[in-house]
Amino acid sequence: MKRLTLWSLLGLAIVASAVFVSCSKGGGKASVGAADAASAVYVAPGEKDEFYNFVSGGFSGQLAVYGLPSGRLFRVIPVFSVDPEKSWGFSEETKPMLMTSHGFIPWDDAHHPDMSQTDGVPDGKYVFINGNNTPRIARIDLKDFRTKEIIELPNSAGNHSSPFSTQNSEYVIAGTRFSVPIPNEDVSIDTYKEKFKGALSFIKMDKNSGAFNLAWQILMPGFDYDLARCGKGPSGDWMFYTCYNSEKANTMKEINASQNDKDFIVAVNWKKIEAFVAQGKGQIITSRYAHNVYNDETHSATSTIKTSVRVVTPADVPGCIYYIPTPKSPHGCDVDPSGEYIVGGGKLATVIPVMSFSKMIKAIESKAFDGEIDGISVLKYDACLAGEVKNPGLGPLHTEFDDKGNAYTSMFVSSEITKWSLKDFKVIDKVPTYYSIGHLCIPGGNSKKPWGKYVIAYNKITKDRYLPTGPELTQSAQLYDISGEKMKLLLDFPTIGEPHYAQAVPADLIAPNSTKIYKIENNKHPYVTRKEADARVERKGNEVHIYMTSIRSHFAPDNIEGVKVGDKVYWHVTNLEQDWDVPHGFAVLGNNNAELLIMPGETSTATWEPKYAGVYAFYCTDFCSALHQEMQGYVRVSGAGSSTPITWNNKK
Ligand code: RUQ
Ligand code: CUA
Repeated sequence: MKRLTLWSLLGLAIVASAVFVSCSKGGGKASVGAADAASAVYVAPGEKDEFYNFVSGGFSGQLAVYGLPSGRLFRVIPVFSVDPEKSWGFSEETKPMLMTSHGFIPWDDAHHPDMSQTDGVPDGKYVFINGNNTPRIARIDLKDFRTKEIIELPNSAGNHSSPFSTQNSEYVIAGTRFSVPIPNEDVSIDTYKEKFKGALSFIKMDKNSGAFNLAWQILMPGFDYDLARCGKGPSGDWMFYTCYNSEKANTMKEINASQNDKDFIVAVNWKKIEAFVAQGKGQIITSRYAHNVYNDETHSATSTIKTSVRVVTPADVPGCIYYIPTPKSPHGCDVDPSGEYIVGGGKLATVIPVMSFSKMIKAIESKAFDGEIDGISVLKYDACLAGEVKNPGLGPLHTEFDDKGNAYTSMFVSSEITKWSLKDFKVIDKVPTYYSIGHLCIPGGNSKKPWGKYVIAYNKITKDRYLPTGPELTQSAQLYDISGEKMKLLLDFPTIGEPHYAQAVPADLIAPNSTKIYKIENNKHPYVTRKEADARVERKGNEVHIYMTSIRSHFAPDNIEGVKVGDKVYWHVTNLEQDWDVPHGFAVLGNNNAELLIMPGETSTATWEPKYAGVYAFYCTDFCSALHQEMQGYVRVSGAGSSTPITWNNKK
């Protein structure tokens, strides 16, 4: 019976998408007059957008920054993947950022940007984002739009329910999608039910510096922990995670993890656990993980391998963890602005269940339990349920909130956004999305005080919406006006990678704090060259260090001799400019990694191992001035045994 429901829903999914394809010719156009829609998103030349929109790149491993309402792409911030444009993962300074306990990993799958918060409101300081595949969390500094820290999460596998901030960014929390043996060891996969556990991780953030510290992990039963949210206001001490596979299946999860009518939302009182942990509860276990930190003064990253972590089991922390039954493999888990409602998105459900925090507390107090699993009490569904949204569409995934008491849920299977009221849980409006919407985002829509105004749909499939580009079409976002009762489609815009979750905040939270230059006098890079007169070349055995400067429109030195085949040449280039928006680039023929793109006042290093004798050109890759094409030089490479002395042209 249960299996039948699953298959019939999947069947409906196929029918639903077929319907949308066939009717998309007429129905796909903007649902307001095209001229109205165009003027609503038009940001005139020279004008600026009202909101920043930070959108995950999914399998690109990066974070993209768009303006709203225009949908213009401003920047792709490299996070977990190498980026030759910005030499991320190629320059000596940034290579340590991609180190893990498994070595250098230049790729990940990034899903959920969340923003640092102050009193439950996004504060424009940092964006956090998860690496799914090799479990990691990154912190991106919105002063200079750079990734400043990446912490690996041990005992985790598929870091999907991550990273979500508590309401004052005391913690950034994460959960594992795949349970694994802890400690991980060589055991038969058939031992899943006994040996596999799901780790929930709590990363403490230092409010001033932003620095991360993996504070503790909870070793939960071997389910799949899917998404998470922190509470706010009255529920601010709690975290909520959805989970599926309460069947603890380890094969054919498509069927075997869909047997139970209900899975769970896990409610975790992190504040109480913090107090338990402060008393020394739990156990320190050996676990290897990398912690990578980028230093703003040395413009360089370091990677440190940590070797232990504190873990607690639910039995160590009584009264802190409960299961709330939730129908049909829940996915999204979203908390409304008041902190009272927790909305589960059952991928295969036909209703949207809304849980009540205050009822949950009463259910805990009155012990309204429905058994327990591995020592964790299961609360009664009805005792926690605030209500169900009926007939919302098919395949509810994620919910965001506006500033007027409404919720907006993405419906993957029926490709629509459903707007419903938090007062009576009645559906108010539905609009189609093109197609298969995953996440959605409203400015501040996961916070205590949403700014509202727009909802953005992030779609998995675009089929016929764009010019074809071979077998894969662009992924895309769609912008809707939500200022009135009815949602109005305004704009489609393509995205990089696959967009999952996103954050949007007013531009004035971020723009005034944007870094313009790095002060050269604060540059503590060990190979900095602060003025042209100090530019030089030093040989240390077979290492050659070139202390180079760049300023419009030349390098110093720009003629270098005495490099030999077999040398390892380090180009340490300092950009002496102290003007906004004047980077210089550096590229040399035969370089096996990437160019450098060096910001004003910064030092970056490219490593080069020339293979043949000859004279090689190098040049600036960033069109920096009228004489940019003149910004070039030569390096002479002599044979391995030659005795050509090291010389350079500002010292000959
Ligand atoms: S997920 S489409 Cu990776 Cu956030 Cu729901
Ligand atoms: Cu410097 Cu072009």
